[in-house]
Amino acid sequence: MTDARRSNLPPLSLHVPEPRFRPGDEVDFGDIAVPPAGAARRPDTADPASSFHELAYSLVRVLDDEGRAVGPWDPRLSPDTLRAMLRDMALTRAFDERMFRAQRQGKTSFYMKSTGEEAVAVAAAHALASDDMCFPSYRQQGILIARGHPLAGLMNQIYSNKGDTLKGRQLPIMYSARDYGFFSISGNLTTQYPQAVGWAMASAAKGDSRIAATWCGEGSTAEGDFHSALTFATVYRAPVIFNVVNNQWAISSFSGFAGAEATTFAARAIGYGIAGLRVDGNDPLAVHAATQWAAERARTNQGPTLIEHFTYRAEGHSTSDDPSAYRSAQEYSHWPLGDPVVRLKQHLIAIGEWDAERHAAMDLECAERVKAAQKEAEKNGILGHGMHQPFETMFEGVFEEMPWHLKEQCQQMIDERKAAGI
Ligand SMILES: Cc1ncc(C[n+]2csc(CCOP(=O)(O)OP(=O)(O)O)c2C)c(N)n1
Ligand SMILES: [Mg+2]
Repeated sequence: MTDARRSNLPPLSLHVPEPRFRPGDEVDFGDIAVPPAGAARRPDTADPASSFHELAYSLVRVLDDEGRAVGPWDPRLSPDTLRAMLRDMALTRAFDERMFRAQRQGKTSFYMKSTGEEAVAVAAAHALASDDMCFPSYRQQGILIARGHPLAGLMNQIYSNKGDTLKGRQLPIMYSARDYGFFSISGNLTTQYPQAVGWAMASAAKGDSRIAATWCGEGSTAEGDFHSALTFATVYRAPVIFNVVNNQWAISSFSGFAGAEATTFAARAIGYGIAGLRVDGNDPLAVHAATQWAAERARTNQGPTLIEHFTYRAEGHSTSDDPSAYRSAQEYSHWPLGDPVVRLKQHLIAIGEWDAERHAAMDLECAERVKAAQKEAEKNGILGHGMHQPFETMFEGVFEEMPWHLKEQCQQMIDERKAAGI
């Protein structure tokens, strides 16, 4: 029973976040603050995290609307590096297109694109050392592509075929590539965060010089692992870069459900005493510069940095998703930060190092490379062709010596499959 003394008090109401635009709605992103390129200051990498809190609430941007690189964050990359970044982003996009289509053709069960957010992975990979250790989520295939992983090898994993080095034990796209400094992707969101911190702490404890970088989506910051990772990282000043890819959506939940109505994701860093930067995630030069800055802090024992990449998920969450059911189709075309591939192309043209013909030739070359890789991978089989690893391999690789009960289960499976004629 309600206490009579409370009868004069106004009733409480629960706030339930609601996205601003739903299917069919006119989209107006006019209230998203987009500061001019070049406006954010660039602190010295030795400055204490407490001295640049404002950078967690602004937006580090380098490329202006004319495609010029301006301000203190301009990483001053050579034209060759800029062209390599452009190619890696275009190749990632071409790969995504082809593999999305392969899923629709029934060649694999599942795929996830990174369209519109390629800069977050590719520019970071170019800024890190090639042997720094990456702990990605499922949307940073651009790292593997930028680090030169053979495309056919990725496709073998997507097809779970006999060439799949993971032997079909992982969901398609959940790669693991030790030789490319790419930790096994886990479907359980944000587990990579504490893993990255543990790896970074070990690197520091051993007196190594390699650092760790990890990525998660904005929705994943709601996981407990995110917060325990940040606590360990600040306590031990772990040499790690935390990337939060704020692409506005977590499947059908908008960023408000992870706290975006109240503050920025970069501002999470402040409560932990960690350096926080909020960056235009569709500006490859800004992503490169921020990563390089954070890497320098980590390498000089200044500890962790959290970078929020403000971007937009241009396509569905995965091949199992239909975004037209929950968001306005206008959102991507109205997104105020544009497309990272187009922006870097415009920059290269503006500095006289690129043109429309070379761009068209590059697109064609990327499409051809992906097509050739697909042909090679499909020789090893596609979904349903039976050219996968032998079934009994699913019991291997966990224990050095297979325990008796697994041997029994394996034999039972072999017998039952034989009896069923498969
Ligand atoms: C612990 C856990 N909870 C829920 C899920 C289901 N799930 C998979 S992806 C996803 C959305 C994640 O969104 P976000 O972190 O923003 O990353 P994005 O997909 O946008 O890159 C959810 C809820 C999961 N895989 N693991
Ligand atoms: Mg997201």
